[in-house]
Amino acid sequence: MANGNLKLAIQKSGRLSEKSLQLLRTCGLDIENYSNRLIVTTRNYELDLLFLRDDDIPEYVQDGVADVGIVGEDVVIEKEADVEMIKKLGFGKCRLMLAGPENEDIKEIQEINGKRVATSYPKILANYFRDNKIQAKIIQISGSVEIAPSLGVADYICDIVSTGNTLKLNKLKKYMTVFDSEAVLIGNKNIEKDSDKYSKLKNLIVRIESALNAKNSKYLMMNVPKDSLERVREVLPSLKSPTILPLADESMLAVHAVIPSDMFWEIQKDLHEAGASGLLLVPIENMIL
Ligand code: PRT
Ligand code: ZN
Repeated sequence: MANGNLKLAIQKSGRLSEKSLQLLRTCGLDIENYSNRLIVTTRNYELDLLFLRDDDIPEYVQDGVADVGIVGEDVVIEKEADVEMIKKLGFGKCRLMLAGPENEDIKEIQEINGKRVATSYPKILANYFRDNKIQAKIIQISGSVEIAPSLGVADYICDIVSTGNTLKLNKLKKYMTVFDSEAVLIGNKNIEKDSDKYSKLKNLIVRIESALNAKNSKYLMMNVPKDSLERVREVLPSLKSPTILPLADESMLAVHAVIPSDMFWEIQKDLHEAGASGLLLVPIENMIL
């Protein structure tokens, strides 16, 4: 599609699909129902969405079939794609871990020497072994890596762990982390040469940053007696000066502040004790710093 639109590849159907779409919608992109289509043009931005298998995204971005892509960092590194890592996106977090039978305990990585390790990430694992001077046999498996030890195919595995339930179900336990991953925005290395596309990309990055900032923050409103204001301000995070507004009751003030999302439950008791009441916590959709 040579229409000058920015081409963004996302996973068609998998763990990153829904959250990628959700992020783009929070960025203000109007994406129509894509059902089974490969390419969808957004209605209010010069951007085409390409729906692909995650394994193909790094190479398509490297070769310029797509200008940018959203994919797991693990896949980008495993595919050894020559692309720009633009931004971590804060979802799809997981760990590539060495794991093995529940009844074995591995404390030192050297204990893996001479063993067989099954994985779908042979390149990342080979790099890890090289960095740690381990000589072990890597058995490449494309799926269901967790059953390799019980089938006798391998002694240990190196696989993605999120909740750890899959390991438990297969009577395995985690030993050590090989790689931390999350979804990332990647870009073609030559995009700067196309000034039109580059400016569309910069605008998209501003929107993504605004959506991520907003996700990590909440807007807190409360009523505070005038003479408690200093004590309340001491409890609030000191990143930004709060907004202080008069109320009809002249002995009271309204205090508004943007706080980190996860901080509310830490500080709400202290705010009460400092004299605040009527605490209201509301989500923020976008936030440009
Ligand atoms: O069809 P397509 O090729 O596009 O998708 P896929 O099946 O290859 O990938 P998908 O959708 O499973 O994963 C996409 C990306 O999500 C990965 O590249 C990771 O970056 C990220 N991610 C996050 C995960 C997980 N969490 C995850 N839990 N990828 C895989 N898993 C699997 C893991 O392989 C294991 O089988 O889930 C199982 C473990 O999960 P827990 O929760 O039981 O520990
Ligand atoms: Zn895949």
